[in-house]
This record gives sequence, C-alpha cells and structure tokens, in this order.
Amino acid sequence: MEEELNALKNEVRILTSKNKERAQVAFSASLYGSVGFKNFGPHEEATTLVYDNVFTNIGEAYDKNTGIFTAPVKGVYFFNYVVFNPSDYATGIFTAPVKGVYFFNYVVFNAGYKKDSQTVLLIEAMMKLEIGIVLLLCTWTTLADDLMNPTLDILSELKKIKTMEEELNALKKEVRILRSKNEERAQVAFSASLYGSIGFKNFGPHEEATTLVYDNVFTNTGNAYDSTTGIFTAPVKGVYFFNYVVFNPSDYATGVRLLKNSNFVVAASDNPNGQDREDTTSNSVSLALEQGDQIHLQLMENRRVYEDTWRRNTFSGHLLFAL
Ligand SMILES: [Ca+2]
Repeated sequence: MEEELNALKNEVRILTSKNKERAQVAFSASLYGSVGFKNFGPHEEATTLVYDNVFTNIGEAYDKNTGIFTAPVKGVYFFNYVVFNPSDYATGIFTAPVKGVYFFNYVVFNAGYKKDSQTVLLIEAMMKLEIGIVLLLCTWTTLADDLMNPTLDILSELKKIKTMEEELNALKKEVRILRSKNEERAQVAFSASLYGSIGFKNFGPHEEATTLVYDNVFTNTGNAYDSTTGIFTAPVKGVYFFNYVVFNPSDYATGVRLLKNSNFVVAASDNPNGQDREDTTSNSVSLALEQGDQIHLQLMENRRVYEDTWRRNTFSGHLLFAL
C-alpha cells in the first residue's frame, strides 16, 4: 500500500507540474492597417517587415514596433506568413532572413497531445486509487484478524493506516481536480473543401458577395462548423487559427474574404487567368473569439472560385487554447 501511495503521489506531482507548464502564446498581425495602401521596398538591403496591425497577441511575445517575436518558453512553434505583391517587383521575401512572422500554434498542439496522455494517466491514477481503497479494506480485515495476535503493535499499525487513509483522500481530491481541469479543455478543429462531388463546379461570379459553403468535411471535432451553412460558431472563448486556400484558373478574378460576425477581417485574391501565372491564393489569421462568435468565408462581388475533385479550395479552423 505504501508503494501504491508513493506512486500516486509521484503521478499527481507530475500531472500538476505539466498543468502549470502550459504556456498560452499566439499572435497574428497584418502588415498595414491604415487607410489606403503602402509599398514596402524595394531596398538595396534586406529589411525587417514590421507587421503592426495586430489581431491577436496572447502572451505579448510579438513586438509590433520591431516586428520581432521572442519565444517566451522553450517549445516547438509553428509560424505561418502570407505575402501579397501585385506590383512589377518580385517579392523575394522567401529568401530574405525573416524576422517578422505571423502565427504559431505548435506549443498548443503539443499541449493538446499532453492532455491526451494526461487523460490516460489520470484514468490510471483513478484505477490505482480504487485498488488502493481495496487494499486498505483488506488491511483492515487483516488487522481484525491480527487483533488476536499479541506480537503485533496494534496502535502503531492503526496510526499508520490512519495516515495512509488521509493521504489517499487528499490524493483522490487532487486527482479529481486535475481531471476536471483536463475535461474543461475543449477540443475544436474543422477542415473542409468546397466541393466533394464528381466533376467540377464554378462558384460565381455574382453581383453580390455570397457565403462559400465548404461541404466536403474532412474533420469536425466538436461540431462547431456547419457544413450546410458554411458558418463556424466558436463553442468556447479562446484563440482560434483559421486558414483558407483559394484556387481559380478561370477568366474571372477571384477574391475571398474571411468575416467575423459579418465584419471583414482578412482577404485573399488573385488576377484572372492570363494576367499572371498563379491560380492559387490564401490567407491565415489567429483570432481571440468569444463563445458564439461566428466565422465564415465570403466570395467577393463579381469574383469566381473553381473547384473539382482535386480539392484545391479548403477552409480550416482550430482552437489553439481556451481563454
Ligand atoms: Ca491568376
């Protein structure tokens, strides 16, 4: 029984420390948030891009004045950036030393995996607790038999068992709290493509902006994405990462907006076929959402999106962490 108790204590200590380790870090920014437009470069030397229009900066690890992100904890980070340049100059950003970046979430995904393993550990801990209780009862029974044995120090044994019982109760309480903390963490992730049927389909152009309904669902953990309306509804307050890729090889320009509660957040666009050599465009953003906030994608006025069985139009969203 002592070994069981020690093992449980050790397990609770590890779980508690793992819970405290979870850092919440996420940022998302665009390059320019003012009215009008601005060209950055060309300069003779590589220059840092300072993304000063901040959407999200949980953990305050991104400095919008310098464009530099400083890792607050040791961990694996995921960064994502989207570059747009319709001018006669090449962007070249892909070969430049990038100091300003967009977004990361791997530290959170890692936490998600830890959570899974913790859930398993906690179940084990509960099982061991039950075994511990059974062992304790057996000990009492044995003790009752041993009452007749004059060689046993009854008082000492009783004291020992009493202490163990108290420890067990404390451990049970701690495991209950740890388990409830784990259960509180919502798991939300969806991913879908625009058209899952055979053949191909053009969406638009229409005179008015229309909601794009991504009905070919790959993942919808938490059922927060509605594949009949194309609308994602945040089930919990938290930071979410959204990413979408748009493909359109037609003679119409393409353009897709991401909207939060019907308000514009970011866009992705591309010229008609023949005007450039690219048919794909995309954008990403991390947003701090309240429970019930809605996100959807909208095809712009007089623009087109093309989809076929290659599934080149996708819309994905993931909860990084609850707030
Ligand atoms: Ca194009």
